[in-house]
Amino acid sequence: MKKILVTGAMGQIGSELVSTLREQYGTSNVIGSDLWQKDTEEGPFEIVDVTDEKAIYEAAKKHNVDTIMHLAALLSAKAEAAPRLAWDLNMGGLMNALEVARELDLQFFTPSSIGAFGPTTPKRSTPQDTVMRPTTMYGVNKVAGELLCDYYYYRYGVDTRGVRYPGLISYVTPPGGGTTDYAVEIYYEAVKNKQYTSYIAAGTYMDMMYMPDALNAIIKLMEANPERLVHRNAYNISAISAAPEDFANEIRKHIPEFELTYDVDPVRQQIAESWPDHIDSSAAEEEWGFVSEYDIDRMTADILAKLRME
Ligand code: VAH
Repeated sequence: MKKILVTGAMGQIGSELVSTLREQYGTSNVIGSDLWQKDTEEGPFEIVDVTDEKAIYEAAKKHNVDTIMHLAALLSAKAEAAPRLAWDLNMGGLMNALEVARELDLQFFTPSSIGAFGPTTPKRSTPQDTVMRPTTMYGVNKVAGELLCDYYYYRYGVDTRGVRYPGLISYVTPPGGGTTDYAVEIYYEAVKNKQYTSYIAAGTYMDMMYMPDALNAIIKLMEANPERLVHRNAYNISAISAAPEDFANEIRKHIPEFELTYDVDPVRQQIAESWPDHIDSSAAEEEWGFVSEYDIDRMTADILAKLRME
């Protein structure tokens, strides 16, 4: 039976991952952890600062977990605003979590990102194995993190696995400090104000994915036969390649009067332009059966229906 410690459990991915894992493995077998917790927390939870290795170790030991899913990190735009803090949290926190996984012989997941690619990476059908020279601190953290996770696998035998997430779109916990956050904000604003001003320019394509697909990918990868895994850290996965106008066109199918305007943020626009337009997911499909179920049409219908119910 799986017993999992999730770091960053109050974040955009972590908050939904904990509830999805609890449905799959039982509430008592999934321990959330973060710098703070919500009053309505239903299951086991620990206050953990991932820059303190002892705090991670004690939480893992106390609950006798067999798996760590390490999500605590600073996203791209926030990392660009505070690069030293990003290095300390994203790399120091990852090293601490990997050390605990090594000492307690735990299975280990942490996400990489399309942010690991840079302006010299092929932009269309970006291969699994290709040039990775990111020009952001977040990208440097993600490439270094992939290599560090591979090192812990080859040197210590830690069963590390990861995916390169595209921009994730969710309606439960809004993201904070990412470049792709516009693709979440646009839905909230469409329902509230029937209008959105995008900080990303028209025609700027990025990979995106609906959160249910992102969470299913973690479970599928972590349960995959280890003998089939070649790329481990970390797999390209994507579901949607879209620019702001594509989201607006889909939203207008449900809210005809929706208006999209632009006020481009040069920092986040430059980050977005350094990332691919569409990555190739074939290695994940071949090695562990990755599949996405939501295209932009199905995702838009679902997220608007859920947001209108709130
Ligand atoms: C970010 N949402 O924007 C994250 C993600 C691919 C983007 O890594 O930083």
